[in-house]
Amino acid sequence: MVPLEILKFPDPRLRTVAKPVKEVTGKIVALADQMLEAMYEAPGIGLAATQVNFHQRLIVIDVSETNDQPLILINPTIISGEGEIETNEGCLSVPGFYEPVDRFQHIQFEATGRDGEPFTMEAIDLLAVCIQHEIDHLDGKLFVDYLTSTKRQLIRKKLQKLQKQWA
Ligand code: QAP
Ligand code: CO
Repeated sequence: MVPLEILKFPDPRLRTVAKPVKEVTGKIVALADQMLEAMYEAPGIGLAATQVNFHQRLIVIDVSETNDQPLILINPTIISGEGEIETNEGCLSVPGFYEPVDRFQHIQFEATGRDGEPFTMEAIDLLAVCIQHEIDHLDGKLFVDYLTSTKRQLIRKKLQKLQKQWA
C-alpha cells in the first residue's frame, strides 16, 4: 500500500471542512488503520483525515506510552467541556514547532467506533487535549491559529523555506 502523505502547514487543503462519514464502510476502516500506521510511524499521538487529504470526519489517537491503545473516532463531537489546561502542542502538519495552547481539561464527547456503533465517553488531560486538537483539523483549524499572528507568520515562513529545500 502507498504510504499516506501528511500535508504540511500552510497547505490550503488543511483548511477544508470535513464532511460527516455517512456509513462506516470497509474503506473507512482501512483508511483509519492506515492512518494509525502513519501516526505510529511518525511518531505521533493523533492524526486527522484532513491531514492526509481525506476530507471526512475521522480521527485516530493513541496517547499511551506503550502505543497499544489506538482510538478510532468517526464523526466525533464534543458535548461538553470544563476546566482549562495549557499544553505544549505540536502537530504532524507543523513539524518541529511546539507552542502552549489552552483547551478544556475535561470533555464529554460522542463518536462512532470502528464497529459502526455510536458511543459517548469522557476524557481528561492529554487525551482530552488531543481530541480537541484533532476535531479542530476536521473543521480546517490548526493549533497555530491560537498563537499570535506574528508567531504564526514566523512558523509559516520557516516551514515554507524548509519545504522549498525538500522539493
Ligand atoms: C496533537 O500531534 C497533539 O513537530 C498530535 O516533528 C500534540 O502527534 C496534541 C509530531 C501535542 C496535544 C499535544 C510533531 C511529530 C507529532 C512534530 C502529534 C514532529 C514530529 C505531533
Ligand atoms: Co495536528
